[in-house]
Parts: sequence; C-alpha cells; structure tokens
Amino acid sequence: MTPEALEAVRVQLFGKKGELARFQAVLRSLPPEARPAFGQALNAARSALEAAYGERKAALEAAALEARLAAEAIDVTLPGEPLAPGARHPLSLIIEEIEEIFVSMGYRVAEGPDVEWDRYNFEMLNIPKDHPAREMQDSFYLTEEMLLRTHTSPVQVREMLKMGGKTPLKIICPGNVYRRDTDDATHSHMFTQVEGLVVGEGVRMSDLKGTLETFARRLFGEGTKIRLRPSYFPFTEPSAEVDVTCHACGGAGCRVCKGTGWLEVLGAGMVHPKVLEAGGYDPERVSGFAFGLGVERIAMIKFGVDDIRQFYLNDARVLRPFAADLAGPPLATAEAGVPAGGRTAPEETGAGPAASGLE
Ligand code: 2U9
Repeated sequence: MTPEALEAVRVQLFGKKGELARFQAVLRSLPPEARPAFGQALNAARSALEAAYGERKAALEAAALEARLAAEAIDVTLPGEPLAPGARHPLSLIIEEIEEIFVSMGYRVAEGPDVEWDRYNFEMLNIPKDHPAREMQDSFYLTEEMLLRTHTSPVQVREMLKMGGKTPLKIICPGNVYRRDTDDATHSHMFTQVEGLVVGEGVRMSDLKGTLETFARRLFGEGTKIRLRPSYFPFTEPSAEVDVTCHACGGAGCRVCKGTGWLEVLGAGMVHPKVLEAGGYDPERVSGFAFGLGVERIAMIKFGVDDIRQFYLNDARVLRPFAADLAGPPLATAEAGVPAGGRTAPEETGAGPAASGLE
C-alpha cells in the first residue's frame, strides 16, 4: 500500500463525509432506547479502525525511512578527495630568512605586544607629543595612552629596560605594525616590520655598515652592494636610508630599479643618546646602532609582487607559487591562471622578477 492509498482510506473512513460520519448520523436518527447499543458498537468499530489505521501508517513511515537511509547511505571508509598541500605564507618565509641571517650573527629574536603604551611607542624613542613624526606615523589610538604600535621599536625599548644597563644587547624584532593610511598598491594600514638593535661598548657606524652589508649579501646575493644616504629619524643620530644594488640587473639599471641600479630597502642609524638613556644606558659609556625594514617591501622585491594587497588576500592560488621549498602538484583551479592582478612565480616562467613598482 502506498501513503496516498492509505490517505484515501483515511478520508473514506474518518472524513467528514466518511463511513463513520454516516453511522454517526444513523445513530442520531434512532429512537433513544436503541442508541446506547448502536453507539457502543459504533465506538468499538471506530477504535478498531483507528488502531488498524495507526498501525499501517507507522509501518509505511518506517518503510519510507528505511528506504531513505538505504538510498542516502555514505561509505565513510571511502578515501577522500586529495587536497593540494598547504604552504608557508611568503611574508613568513621572508621573516624566517631574515631571522636566520641575524641569529647566525649572534642576534636574539624578541617580540612584544601589538597594543602599546604611547610612552614606549613614541616618548622613549625621542618622539614627544608635539613632534611632526607623530603625523608621519598617524596612529590608531585605543585610549589617551594606548595605541596599536606604529613600529616594532617599543619592543627594543622593553628589551633595553629588561637588560638593566647590561651589554651587549643584540636583538631583532619582527612583528605587525599599524598606521592610519589609505591602502593602495604600496601602502597598507597594517604591515610587517623587522627592526634590529645593537647596544655595547664601542659600537660604531662602521659596525652598522658591515652588518647591513653582510645582511644584504645573504638576502639578495653575494654580489650585492649597499650605500647609505643621509636621512632623519628622531630615534637615531646620524640616520641613513640604505639602498642595495638591484638584484635584477646587478646595478646596471632596469625596470625593477627604475633605471637607478639601486633599491631602497632599509632605514638605519646610531641610536640617539636620549633613547639609550630612556632604555637605562649611559650614553657616555655605551653606543648602539639600529635599523628597520618593511617585510612586505622585501617580499615584493624578492618575489616580484607589484601590489602589497596580494599578501593579505588569503588566496592560495596567489600565495602558493612562492613556496618553492614545498613544491607539490598545482591546485586544480590554478591551471586557469592566477586571478586578475596576480602573478606567476619566476621559477615557473623562467623569467626574472617583475618590477616592484615601489620606488
Ligand atoms: C630603538 C632605537 C632605534 C629603528 C629604525 C628605521 C631606522 C627605519 C623604516 C624602514 C621601513 C620603517 O618599515 S619601515 O617603514 N625603519 O627606517 N628604523 S632606525 O630604530 C630604533 C629602534 C628602536 C630603541
């Protein structure tokens, strides 16, 4: 019997114009003395019919459920669809590479909070309340005294204070930083920095130059040269912008370096006496150097990415090609090409890195 047939039976028996309703009308038409016996018989018949109907309905529902379970059965022991392997994020790859270089030179990696005191982020770095540098690093304040750090320099301040005036201090500080900025191809309101700090007796500008030269050679290749141009930072004196010879043309001039042969990749300088003092050091006895770089900029140069926003898309098709060290089958979707504005890894095309578009 089908559910439809059972429903037809229900209407035929129990419906408004059904058999039982008809006998009910007969009951009402009987003389009063005949009604009890007729009524009893009618009730007995109704009960029997309802029970039989209920039984059949339950049996039909059980059969329907059985059929559905059988039809929708899943074999949980079947092997799954293969997934493309994951990969390290390009920014993580660069941070790790930089960490390895400096750790091999005796540096320690230090980290600190993203939410900072105004005091550590600005005041102790020789950037008082009315200083124009506060405008250069427009900030996200949480309270009067607390903000999202605009650089990782407050981590170095914390580390200096922890040292209690002891030397040497050799650290690098990677981490996210936040600046009120309009996002475009080369700017993001959140980006990643690595800063470094050395404090010790007799630390000189030549130590800074040698360190950065070693770093640049390890990161961009042995033939890399550096040059320092005078600059200004409140926390260093003297200060310099540091360029490296273009790794794409070796300094001859090309698309990547806009014909100059040089790429600006670092800021650096000798730690300002006021900053050493704020960190608990005697600037008469010790000196130090510091440097800073933007990880996205390095990654854009090394991987030939022309838009910083690519790093934050979380699109595996864009990010995956950078992980040359984790080579595996390409994602099925990647075969149609990377999305608009995307890139192809140099190792896939055999072509050199594309223009960084950062100058
Ligand atoms: C302390 C003392 C000095 C860190 C430094 C720079 C120069 C610099 C920029 C590079 C690109 C920031 O990411 S970027 O926009 N950084 O030019 N940073 S010296 O100086 C310090 C830090 C901590 C205690």
